[in-house]
Amino acid sequence: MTTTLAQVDPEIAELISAEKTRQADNLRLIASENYASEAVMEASASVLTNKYSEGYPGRRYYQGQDNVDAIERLANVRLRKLFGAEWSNVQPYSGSPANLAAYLAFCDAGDTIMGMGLPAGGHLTHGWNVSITGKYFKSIAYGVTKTDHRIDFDTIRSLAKEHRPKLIFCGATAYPRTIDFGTFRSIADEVDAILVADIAHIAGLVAAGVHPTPVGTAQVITSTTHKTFRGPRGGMILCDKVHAKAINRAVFPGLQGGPHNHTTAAIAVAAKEADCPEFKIYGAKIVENAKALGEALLGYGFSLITGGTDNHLLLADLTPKGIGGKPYAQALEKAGIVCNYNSIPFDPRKPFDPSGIRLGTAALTTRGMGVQQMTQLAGWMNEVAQSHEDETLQARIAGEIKELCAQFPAPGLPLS
Ligand code: DSN
Repeated sequence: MTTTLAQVDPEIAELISAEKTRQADNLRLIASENYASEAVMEASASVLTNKYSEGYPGRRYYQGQDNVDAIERLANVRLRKLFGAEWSNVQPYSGSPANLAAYLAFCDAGDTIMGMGLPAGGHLTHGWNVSITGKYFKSIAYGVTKTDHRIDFDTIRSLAKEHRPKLIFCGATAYPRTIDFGTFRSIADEVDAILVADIAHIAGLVAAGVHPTPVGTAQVITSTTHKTFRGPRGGMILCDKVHAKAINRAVFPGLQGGPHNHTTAAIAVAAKEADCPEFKIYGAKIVENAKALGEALLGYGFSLITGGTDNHLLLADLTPKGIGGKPYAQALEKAGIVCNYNSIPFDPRKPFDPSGIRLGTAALTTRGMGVQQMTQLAGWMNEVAQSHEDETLQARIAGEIKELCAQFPAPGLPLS
């Protein structure tokens, strides 16, 4: 019987092989990406993908669950220990479904909710108008101050008092500073709202103890599992026991059918990997690298939103460099540096052609790169910014980056 991917589907096999080379030979700076370990990928690509298991451990709608129940229980036990949470649900397919489950658990269509606006760094599912969460709920967006681009708590408090939302989302996809969960909770309490902390970007930093935890402060915590947490593509929800039933019902049967058991197993592996001293060091190094990259970029005259970072990401405003975020990101890719163009707060340009780029150091830190490589990276970024149409320059830098990458192999990726 023909069994290998290359034999069954050479086109897909070749594309995956090319993607492996691309991932190996480029500097991955997309703040939401990382390199999962080979153990995580092995669990994720396992026979568990063959099994249906609607329901929860011990209460399934299909037979044959002995192994799957044990796996989901292990994932939950490990996550609850790691984060110190009373309850967890590992079934959301990713971060957006996890957020939808939080809405479904506590809101009805038409209810008022609050979240950080997309242009300020929030996520689509925090109530932005093009998302279902902005269409099915009356969404009030908050943002950052014009002066320092930090979360604008005075405005949040007055908006909350005016609109009395049922649910307030905090957390972001493009905010380089520590989230003050305590102030969010005090505002939520003043208006009897549930506080949901979306820690998708910073879950690994929270697990490593290098970002304050929302556990014990926000009633509900949602997250993806693949960013700084370095697990498979997936989602999770942590909450107090008092909200466990509402969250479980919202995920299944409210929103989803059968959980992706291969992902659950890989989340369990990632939780085990995160519960060790090495992961704490990893988290600290992510932040150290982001700060070092920020300092070096500032030295080359780049402008950083909020002037730097407390976490894994940087948001650069390219205006002083006289180039848009999109052409710059495109030029960087040709030079072997992969990031995403991004709106900045109060961006005068359109979202598809914004002023900024977003950078994250989780993936490079996984490869073992450190402050020295961040300094080198900033130098290359400066060269590309100075002449972003120079293809000879881009090719030279891409070659140098390939050599650097060869010294810092990523999990599961061949050196070309
Ligand atoms: N797309 C993710 C990110 O890049 O931040 C959020 O969903």
